[in-house]
Amino acid sequence: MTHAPRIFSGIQPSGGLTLGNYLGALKRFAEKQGQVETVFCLVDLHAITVWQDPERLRQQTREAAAAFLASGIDPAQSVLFVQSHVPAHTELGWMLSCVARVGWMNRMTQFKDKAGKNAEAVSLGLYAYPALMAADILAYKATHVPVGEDQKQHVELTRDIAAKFNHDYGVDFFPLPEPVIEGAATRVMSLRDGSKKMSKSDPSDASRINLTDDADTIAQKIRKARTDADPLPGSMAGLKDRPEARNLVNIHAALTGETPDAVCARFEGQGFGAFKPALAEVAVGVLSPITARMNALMADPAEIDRILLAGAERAHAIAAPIVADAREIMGMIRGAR
Ligand code: AQP
Repeated sequence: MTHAPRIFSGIQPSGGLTLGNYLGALKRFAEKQGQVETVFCLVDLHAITVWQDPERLRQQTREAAAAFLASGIDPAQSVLFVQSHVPAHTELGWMLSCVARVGWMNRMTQFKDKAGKNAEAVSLGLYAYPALMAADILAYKATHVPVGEDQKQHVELTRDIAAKFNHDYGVDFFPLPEPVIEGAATRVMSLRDGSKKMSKSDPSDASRINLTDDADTIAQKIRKARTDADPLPGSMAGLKDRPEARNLVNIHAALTGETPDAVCARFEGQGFGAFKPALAEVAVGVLSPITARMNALMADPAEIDRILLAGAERAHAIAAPIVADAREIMGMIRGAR
């Protein structure tokens, strides 16, 4: 069966969103809007796989919604909602966790990274997270999932779960969704350590640019970003062993829409004393209007809630019949709903 193209993606409101979330996700979501049906979700049930202060989680969820809207997501064009408002996610999440295999979960590198040496003590939810993520995607029969590089393995697992469901029940029901990973900033790295992803939950605030940072803070963080003393080469090939430098060039390219090679060529022979102020200017130019729009939206949380509840109704209307069909396929008798 060919499935109608539909994009689904989500972001965890597990902290303030970062430049990594903007370049790896939000900016690209906005570019897809209008080309194909788009469904975007604030995945609060994923956020609670690690401890969240309840009041802060509410604040972060509204702030993440403001970030979507400020980045150009139009709730009239895209479905924008909160995961916990649509019960289809948890219901299908359980059903798919009975399809997924423990061995598959054991291979998930993000779990290993997040659990570290503490694997016995983390929540069961953190381990089962990829089955819920599969449900997020498959409850909409989404065909394409724009994500950063770090989420590729989870989308591939979703394909495996969809294929096993279709095979086990002899149906062609779920599409096998494709991860869509494109652009210069599919993996924005920490400003303090070029081997680590920029992450909203990194204990060091200096490691990331938050979408709520003001212009001075952005410039200061870029000025203090770890780099080396060498000048920039004429192309990216010369940055093979310089991860921090490579990261800053990639960020510049993603912000201006140039290729990383074009950025290198423009700054060839110049050191970071010249490059960093230029990068800060570009970053402030792109992020300041977004931050201003976020602040204006955050001044009216009731309006954000209204947009999210309207989005949840639209999401429910798509997902509920798909999950009802999945129940029927799995052999559950129809109940009152
Ligand atoms: N550094 C990054 N570079 C490019 N893309 C990124 N994404 C996240 N960090 C980067 C992409 O943003 C989307 C939403 O991610 P998420 O919030 O669901 O979770 P995450 O990938 O675990 O992001 P964080 O910031 O590291 O969150 P925490 O710290 O809570 O775990 C995804 O498409 C992701 O690829």
